[in-house]
Amino acid sequence: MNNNVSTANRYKRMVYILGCSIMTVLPQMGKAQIFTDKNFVKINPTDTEADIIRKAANVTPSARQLRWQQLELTAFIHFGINTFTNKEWGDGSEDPKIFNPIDLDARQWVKVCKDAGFKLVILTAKHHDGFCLWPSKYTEHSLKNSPWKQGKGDIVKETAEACKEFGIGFGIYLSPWDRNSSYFGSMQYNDYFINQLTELLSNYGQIDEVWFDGANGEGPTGKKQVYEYQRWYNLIRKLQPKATIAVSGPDVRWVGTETGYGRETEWSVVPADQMVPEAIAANSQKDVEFAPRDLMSNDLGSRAKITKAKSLVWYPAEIDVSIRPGWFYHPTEDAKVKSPEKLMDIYYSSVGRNGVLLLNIPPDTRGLISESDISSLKGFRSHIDQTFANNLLKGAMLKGSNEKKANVLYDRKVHTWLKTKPNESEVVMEFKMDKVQTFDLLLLQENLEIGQRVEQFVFEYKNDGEWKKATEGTTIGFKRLLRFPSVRANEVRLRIISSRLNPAIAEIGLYQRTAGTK
Ligand code: FUL
Repeated sequence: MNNNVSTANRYKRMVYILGCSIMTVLPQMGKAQIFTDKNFVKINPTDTEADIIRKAANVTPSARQLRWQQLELTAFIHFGINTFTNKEWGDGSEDPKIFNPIDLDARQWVKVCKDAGFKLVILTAKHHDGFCLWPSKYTEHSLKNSPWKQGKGDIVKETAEACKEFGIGFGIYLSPWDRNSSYFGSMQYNDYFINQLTELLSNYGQIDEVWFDGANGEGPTGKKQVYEYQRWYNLIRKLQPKATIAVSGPDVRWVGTETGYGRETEWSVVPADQMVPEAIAANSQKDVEFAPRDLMSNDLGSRAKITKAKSLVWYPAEIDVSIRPGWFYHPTEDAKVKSPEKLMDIYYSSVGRNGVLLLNIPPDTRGLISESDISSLKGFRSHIDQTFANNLLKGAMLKGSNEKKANVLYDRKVHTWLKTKPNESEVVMEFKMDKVQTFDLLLLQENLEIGQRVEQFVFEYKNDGEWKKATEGTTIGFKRLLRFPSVRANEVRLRIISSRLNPAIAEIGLYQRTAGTK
């Protein structure tokens, strides 16, 4: 990879900047604008631990967060001037004349993503180099000065239209850090940024996600830009109220790595204290520069964390990773495309850990997604289809319950759930299948309209009259997938050992993994 900045430095810098930006951004937002009554709660100094747990159990996602969570698979398209310079980060001095993706076909991008099961595509409308994939009125650093389509093309438009045609969501990545703009580092830049954002939010139909990168380096003036986040958020809420704002934004949280692997314990309800001004004052940038940020910590939302909080917020994790080592296309990485089996491992560790996967698939200099990526994505889709075709537990008898009641657990509807008795110390669901089955994968889902509640569970099977552990876990959230060594049994049970109020289990499934995905 041809990089200006070493990966390690980029990473550290991004972590630091992202952490800081979330800390500096959110406090400025009026609660009414940003949070809803459901996804934010204040903790009073007089609240007992039980009060706080009850409050946490009742925080639920906003409508836009819930829609977003259910997408499960979303795709990033990193494409731009870097594709032609073979770099990861451009410095803004590129000549637009080098941009000429003669075979560009945004329909191919979207079709490839849709065929692989992805429900939304986010395009890098502008990366850190400042080069715009739409003919922005506000800069010359754009495809309007390139030979492609004699400067008359608009890739944002073509991608938005393709998403509409194929019936999937469309999102934009607009890099706040702009290494080309001479305004960067001055207050004028904020107007420039708002103008560009307005173009994108006004001219391309519905926008479902707006992705703001945390990276914020030095501008040409040598100064750091002070961003007016509040203005961006207000504008998005006004022009595209359905759009989620990620990840330097209030709706979607960066999981903390770019590996594709989420936390085993992933709470969507986390303390909102980092979002208050006192916390910023307490952390000078110098002091926190390379200290582990809270976003990276293994524990964001345990009882220990939330009982010390001043307020709680629904802030779910998005897990971004590239199908290749780099975010942009580099010919030398054609042989390094992640295999279908690796993508499955990532799927189990992202979607299967209460996250939304954001997988980057970068088109090449022709303007097409290359064969190696397509073939890997096809393999991935076929693993998913085969694995989840049949829930082996479907139709099983649930002890102490009737067929109708049990059916809510297998109906593939995430808002129907099994009601349990209040104050049960342990919730046990015991199932009997009509024959012995072989399985090595457990699926669990909570109804997020009720809240994320499960803290600890064990899944067991009966063998020679004795209950044995197949697997165990902590959080469930929207979806939990757990792999374990293959088991043969016809009786199984889920024991929820610890939960914040009554758990609202929406789905349970048993499956057999496909070959090669162990
Ligand atoms: C990072 C950027 O610096 C990378 O180039 C890429 O866009 C990634 C998704 O976010 O912060």
